[in-house]
This record gives sequence, C-alpha cells and structure tokens, in this order.
Amino acid sequence: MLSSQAISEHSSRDSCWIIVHEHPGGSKIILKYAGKDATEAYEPIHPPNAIIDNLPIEKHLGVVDPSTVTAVVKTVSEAEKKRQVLVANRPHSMKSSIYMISRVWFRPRILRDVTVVDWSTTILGQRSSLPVYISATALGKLGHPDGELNLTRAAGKHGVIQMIPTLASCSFDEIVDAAQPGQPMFLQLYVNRDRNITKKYVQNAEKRGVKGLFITVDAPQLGRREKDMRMKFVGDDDTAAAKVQEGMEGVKKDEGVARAISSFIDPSLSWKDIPWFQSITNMPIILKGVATPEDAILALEHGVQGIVLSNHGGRQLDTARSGLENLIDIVAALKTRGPWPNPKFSVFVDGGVRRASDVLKALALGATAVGIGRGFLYAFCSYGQEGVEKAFKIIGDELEMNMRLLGARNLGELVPEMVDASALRSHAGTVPKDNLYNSTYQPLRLAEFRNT
Ligand code: 173
Repeated sequence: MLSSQAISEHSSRDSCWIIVHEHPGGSKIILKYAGKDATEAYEPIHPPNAIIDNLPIEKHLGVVDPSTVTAVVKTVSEAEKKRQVLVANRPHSMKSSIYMISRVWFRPRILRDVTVVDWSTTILGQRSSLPVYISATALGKLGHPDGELNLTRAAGKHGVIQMIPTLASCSFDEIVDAAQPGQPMFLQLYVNRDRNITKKYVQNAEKRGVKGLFITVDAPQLGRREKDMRMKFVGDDDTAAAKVQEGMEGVKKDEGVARAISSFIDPSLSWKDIPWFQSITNMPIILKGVATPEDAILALEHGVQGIVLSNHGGRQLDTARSGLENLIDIVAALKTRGPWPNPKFSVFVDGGVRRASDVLKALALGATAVGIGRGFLYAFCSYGQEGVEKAFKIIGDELEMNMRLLGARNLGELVPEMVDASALRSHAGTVPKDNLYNSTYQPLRLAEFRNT
C-alpha cells in the first residue's frame, strides 16, 4: 500500500501521482492535484469507469493506505454558506414562462364524455405511462450529486422511459444498475472515431437490456455554446461547476466544457455507416436530429425504426427550424411513402417542450411521442428525484385536463384537426424574446426564494 506521504513527493510535471478513489484524469488539472487526493474534483465530470477503460494499468500505482491520509479540513466559504441558505429555501415550484410552441392553436371538440381519459402509450414497443420520454442531457452531476440516477429512479417508479446519454456523469452500467428489473431504457449515442469503442458500448447496452439506440446525427461538431464559454469562471470554489472551470485551465478560453469533452465524436459519420450499426445490434435504431423531409425519407429507406425531429434544444445549428415546424412537412412526406401512422417507423419530436399542451400539439400533428430534456434536468438539479417525480405529476395532471378540454379520451383521438398550425407553415412572425440570453446570462436571475 502507498502512503499519502509517498504520493505527496510526486507533485511535479516530471513525476505526478494523484489519488482518485479509483482513478486519475485530465492534464493541467492533474498537476493542480499533484500529490493530493483529486477524487472530489474528478467525480462530477467523469463516470467511474473512465479511468479503468482508458488509463493503462501500469499507470495505476496501487492502493493508498487510508491511515496515512490526513483529513483535509475544508473551510466553508461565505459564498457556499449563502448557496446553502438558498438551497434550503428553494421555492416549492417554478413556473416556466417560455412557450416555444405558441404558434400552434387548439381547435377543441365538445360534448364527448371525457370522464375517463388515458394518456399512456407504447414507445418502440415499450409501455410508457406518458407520451413523453426523458431526452439525453450531459453531465448530470454538475447539477446534483446523484446525477442521472435521479432520472433513472423516478422513471422506474413511474413507468417513464429514460434515454441514457453517452456523456452522462454516471457510467452507463451505474445507471442501468439503478433501474428496476425490466425497466425499459433507451441509449443516446455519440459515435466515437474509434468504432471498436462504439461497438463495445452498443453491444453492452443491448446485453444490459436497452430497448432503443438513438444515434445523434446532428452533431458532427458541437455547436458554439456561448453560455458554456462565458460561465466558466463564475461560481464558488466549493461547487462542482467551479471544479469544471478549474479543469478548463488547459483548454482554450474560447471553448466551453461541451467542446472540451466531445472531441471523440466522429465527423465522418454518414449514411454508409447505417448498415454497420444494423449489423452490430438488434436494438431498434433511431436517428436523432433529423430536420428535413429529404433526410426523413432517406432514414426510412435505410430501414431504421424511427427519427427524432430536433434542433438539439437550439444548441447546434443556430436558427435551424424547430422539430415541431419540421413535423408537418415530414409527416406529409412520409405519408407518400407508406402507411400512416407507420407502426414500423416512429417519429419523435423534442425541443422547447415545457407543458402538456406542447406535447399534445406535437402528438396531434403526428408525433409518436415527445422528448423533454431541460425540464427534467432542471427538476433533478434543483430537487433531485422528488423534482423529477413532481414534473411527471405536473405533466400527467395537465395531460388529463387538456385532453378533457380538447375532447380526446385517448392519444388515438388526437387528430391534426384539433390544432391550427397554419402559422407554422408561413414561418413568419416576430422573433420571440430570447429569455435564455437576456435573463440567464450574467447576472443569473434566480427564482424568488421563500423567507429571504
Ligand atoms: O448536446 C449537448 O449539449 C451535449 O451533448 C453536451 C456535451 C458535453 C457537455 C455538455 C453538453
């Protein structure tokens, strides 16, 4: 066993040893922790298997004798104390004022006996209590110590399907281990330049029971994330966000964390690769990030099982049309190429979905189900698993109410005639106020807190 003293003697660029509960990582950031325990800084950014999979075994020096490690007495800064007070006084709920899908209006039907309303559905053959699945979002531990497991646990309890992100903070296996027996899950895939890594990852997912492979096709390079770039140096030293920022020291200042950890994504990915994916897995394959009828038809012709109409939460090509806008043209194109709805080809939509009314608009226009990323991300970052469960409850309650008011007793009764989407076709209108930019960039506007 190694002693803490022996490790602290290796704190230079030439000989740099660090302690991580089971692994080291990074470059400049490693030197910052040279000779010390880096576990706490390492954890939110890397899943626990990252080191085992990527660091040669000879670089693993051994196990540290815990009796030699002197406890680090952490001083709690004033900013951290303030943060803890704010966390203790979180508001009970937060009302979103963003109505991204406001250009579609309802045409409700009346007098239909809506005593009993059912909004459950089947997504890629899997039962789902909501016509909504949890979209992949990266790095969950930056917002909550349990990261993506909050979603897994809440989803298991309430029969909702989670799409596991490639860039989760928790490892894929940790997430699946936290699921209930038989809990259906999907996997979002960023394709690695090293296809063997991708093959292993996909095949492990299938072996572990994942029911759908969502290959991200709109991110050969991650978009310019100005908030990510700017927010680097904001935050208290004790926060996970600050730890990421420390890690950014060796990275160009005009880059954010998303860019920094996504260089493995293969920009050469093309239609030619689809047969290869079909040869390595029997999971349904869905292309995530389709934006035109031309590509929707190509996807159908390539024999995949579905598409996600998405502009990646507005995070990739700036001013790309929203999934909902594209839905109308794409459904019209697909109708010319086979049965509609097509039981063998699902059409999902994500982006800007904040409320059940948004979900119902997409379903009426032909979507199989709708993905929500930010809503659930914010829910668990602020309130953990309980927040996600509350979000499901809000969506369920709103679905019940809105379906009654629309005159649809089940999802099959939601038809295009129940919405007026003519304003989408013209693509005209004023540009909506950019809340994210105006209110969320510095200074961060916080929700109103109780008792402060
Ligand atoms: O889509 C994303 O924004 C994404 O995949 C990502 C990747 C790394 C860090 C943050 C987000």
